[in-house]
Amino acid sequence: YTNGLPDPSELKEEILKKYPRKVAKKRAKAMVVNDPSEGQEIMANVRTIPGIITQRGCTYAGCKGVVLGPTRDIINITHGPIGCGFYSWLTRRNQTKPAEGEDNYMPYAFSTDMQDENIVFGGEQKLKTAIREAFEIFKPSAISIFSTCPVGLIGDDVHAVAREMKAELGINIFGFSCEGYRGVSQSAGHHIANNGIFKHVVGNTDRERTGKFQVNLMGEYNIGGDAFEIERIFEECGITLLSTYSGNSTVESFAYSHTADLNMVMCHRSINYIAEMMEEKYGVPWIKVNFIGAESTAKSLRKLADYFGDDELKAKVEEVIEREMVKVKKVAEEVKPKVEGKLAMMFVGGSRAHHYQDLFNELGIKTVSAGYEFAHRDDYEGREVIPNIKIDADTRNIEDLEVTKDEEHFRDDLVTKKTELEKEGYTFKDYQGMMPEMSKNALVVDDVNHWETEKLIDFYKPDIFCAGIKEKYVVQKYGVPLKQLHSYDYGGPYAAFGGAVNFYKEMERMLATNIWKLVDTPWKHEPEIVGSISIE
Ligand code: CFN
Ligand code: HCA
Repeated sequence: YTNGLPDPSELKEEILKKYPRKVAKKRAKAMVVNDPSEGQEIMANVRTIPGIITQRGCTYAGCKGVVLGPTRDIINITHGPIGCGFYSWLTRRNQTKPAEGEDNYMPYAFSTDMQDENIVFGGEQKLKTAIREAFEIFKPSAISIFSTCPVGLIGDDVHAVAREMKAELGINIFGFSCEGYRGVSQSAGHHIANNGIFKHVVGNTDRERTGKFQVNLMGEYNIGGDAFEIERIFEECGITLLSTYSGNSTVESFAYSHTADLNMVMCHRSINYIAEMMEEKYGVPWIKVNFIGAESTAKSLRKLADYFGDDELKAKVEEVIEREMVKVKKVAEEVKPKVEGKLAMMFVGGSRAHHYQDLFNELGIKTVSAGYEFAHRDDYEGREVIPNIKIDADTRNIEDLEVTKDEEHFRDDLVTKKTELEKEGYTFKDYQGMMPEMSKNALVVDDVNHWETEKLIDFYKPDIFCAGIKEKYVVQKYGVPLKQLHSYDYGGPYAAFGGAVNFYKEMERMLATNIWKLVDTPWKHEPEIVGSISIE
């Protein structure tokens, strides 16, 4: 598509034709032919229509697997059937690196392994026994309990059990009502996890200042080692990372994370709640960053240095960017000519379907269609941009305009301030969502389903499809390679500068070949194989 993207309106109509009238009406609002100049709306974060094959996950997955799963010094007990604990155990490829002698419980899957008997007679006793047993064996400083669907259905009170066990064992124990069926998707689980961590952990301890610039990184989960690469860059810039929510993390660090100067929010969808609560309760401001893509990483580092307004930090950041960019550009120059102009589609989670478009852009690969599984409208449409951040304490002090941003009269002041700052050359563009940053005519689809995926592939004939394990093999049977943007398949890190280099090379491996076009499926030629069996 050299002259922009084709208008997919007819494709949309064709997809909708297949649905019953009511379903079509609903799905029509979840599929938007993008026009960044229009300020369009999309329907998102609504219940999936029963019968449709969604790729979404559950609330328990969002709470236990996503937000708390990557924290190594807490024992996360799944109260439920063994499958829930087992399938949320490290499949996400969240990595961790304990210091010498430090606790790491992540290699274990803790579960109460509920049986029929517990469903009938209740599972609280079994849960207490599990907590005592875990405590006796491991002597952890914290234990948390995650409710699965049956827990809510039979009415086990995990919070009462947590309180009782906390008093008995004298360590921090708390529970989550994150039953899988609550809410619409894993997004509800993020919210429940955020509330629980904030209530039971954040602010529990204090810590002496150890660096000049102390930050937390939020919404980064160390998939395939992403956080390790970001940590390396921070260290080289002289930035002290107090804690990450929650890649390569400890609850010990969450407890003093409120002493940071600033929160950097990467995946806004999963962690915005803690960022907001920390700002309100402890006055720690937050800014939005993105470390996916070399350009985005450079931009985010500059934004951080601007926030602190320190010349030494600014110089250090520039030095690191310059040094890293030499390596990045070298590989980009090799790979780009081989993959430029290829077409990508991505349907993942609640932030990566947006963030990864930056990486593809760096190689000249176009995103023709994208969508989230469970994001909310603001992730798609962008949110109102308000400079509620300290930019420079001396010359551009807007501290007094912080916090009260929900009050209309302050809001007006902030908007005026924003206009002034923009005149001075500041841009607040990074707060924008997926749609304002995508090309005109790109097809944006929320909670894409199996049928729609097939039609999209037929229409666009993409060179690469990015999604997860549920889509992978179906898509590959179409002769289209699929890159998992959840687990990264077996690769990564893909974040920051070193990650960009890895990703470019991966794209070269997957795209600079015609091998996928040779894939054929037997059912194309023989849709039905009729056989017979004889029973003796
Ligand atoms: S690591 Fe994150 S980046 S936390 Fe979230 S919205 Fe999931 S587990 Mo899968 S890969 Fe995905 Fe995002 Fe944030 Fe991961 S795009 S779906 S719940 N996600
Ligand atoms: C989840 C976790 C998941 C699933 C990935 C996939 C992940 O949603 O519970 O469908 O391949 O990243 O591991 O998003």
